Amino acid sequence: MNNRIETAEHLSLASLRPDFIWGVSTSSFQIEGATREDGRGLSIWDIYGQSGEIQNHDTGDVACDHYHRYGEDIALMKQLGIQAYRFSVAWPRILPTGQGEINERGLAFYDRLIDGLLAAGIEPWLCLYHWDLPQALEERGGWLNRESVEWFADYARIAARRFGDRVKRFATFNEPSIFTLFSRAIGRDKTAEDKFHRTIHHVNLAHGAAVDVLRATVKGASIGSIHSRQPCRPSSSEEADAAAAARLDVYWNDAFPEPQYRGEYPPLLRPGIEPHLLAGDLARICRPLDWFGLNHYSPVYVKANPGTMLGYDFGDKPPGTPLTPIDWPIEPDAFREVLVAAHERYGLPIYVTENGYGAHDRPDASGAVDDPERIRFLADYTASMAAAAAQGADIRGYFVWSLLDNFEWDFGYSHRFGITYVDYATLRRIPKSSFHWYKNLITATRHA
Ligand code: IFM
Repeated sequence: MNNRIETAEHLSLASLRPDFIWGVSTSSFQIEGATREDGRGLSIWDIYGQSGEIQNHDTGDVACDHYHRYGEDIALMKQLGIQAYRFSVAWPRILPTGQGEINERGLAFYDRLIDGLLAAGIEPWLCLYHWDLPQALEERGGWLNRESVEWFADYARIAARRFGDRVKRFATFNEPSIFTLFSRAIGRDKTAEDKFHRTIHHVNLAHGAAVDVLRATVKGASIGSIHSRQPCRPSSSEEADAAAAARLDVYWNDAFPEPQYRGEYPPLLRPGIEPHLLAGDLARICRPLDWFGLNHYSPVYVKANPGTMLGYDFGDKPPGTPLTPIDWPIEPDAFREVLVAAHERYGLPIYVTENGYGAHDRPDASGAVDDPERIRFLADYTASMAAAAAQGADIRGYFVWSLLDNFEWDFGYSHRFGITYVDYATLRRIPKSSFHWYKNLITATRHA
């Protein structure tokens, strides 16, 4: 397997800025484990894990044991040569019941992580929320409760005060459209349209409140939020499918960026949001931001299903569409399109905060993990990103999802996105071929 970057791929990245940031992303619940250690409270995902609904009955109890092995993981990042690492803080590790009493041992873990990153010359990018809501807050209504705005602002203040001397890059939420569309409480209750709109609005308000807290607390903060941008396309030429795709597209791609970056809800959402909108809310949501975090994997194909809350189901991909082993379409040019569109619409520097390839990797007889398909995917997608930059999109960085194989939500450990293989029996880390490829790419572009 040739891990070297071919000259053509190399050249195709020439349109990226000389100070372009290469990084990797992870999230707390997906890698940390140690869910009952050092005073951490339970999150909603600990409770889902007990429900037996996760594939193979997997839980996040151990995950990649990053809580104990963070030093080894920082060493991997250093070997990779990245400039930045995006991680998230587990709210229930810091505030076991979501509010009130602070867990010093939880804060101390992130101190160790941040200090280790800085010592390795890697800039920490801290995301406040990557889906692990404290269970105690869920029991008080979670995001359905407008008080969640204050809960989140208080949590943001604690994180900002503690880490803001060393961390300057903050994101409020990761992919709010995904955890609202597919949350168990809302996304699965097909009659819950009012709950759905209420949740969207409260998460947007919580975002705005946290931005104000971060801005007031952290000198020199650079703040953004992170959005899933996957074009929703009809799975047939039927008019009903086109309408269903257009409707889902608004909820998936616009429900959060539009109010956060432009101060208004898309017209389609307004009747649903209206009952929850108080005077001044849009101004509370739309606070000045420094960058746009964009996560992209693939277009989504949609068909009409009037029996569901938003009137859609996932439909067939166009025949012949190349797919990853977990059935996600591989269409690198769609990445270029979403980057150019986000640049034109929001006009802020863009950081690609997630992009990656899910598969079922396994070590070969020699113990190595060769993943040429992931390398092809990353090469094609980074080339498309560079094509977007050549078209004028102001793209400043790219973070591979993910550093490690990890807990992939409802799919448990069955979907592997890492450029490092994790043997869950021993927790041994094995850099895949794509790890070496990415390392070469970073070295080559930095010295180009
Ligand atoms: O693993 C997830 C991540 O938590 C959010 N974005 C998509 C990834 C792959 O599904």
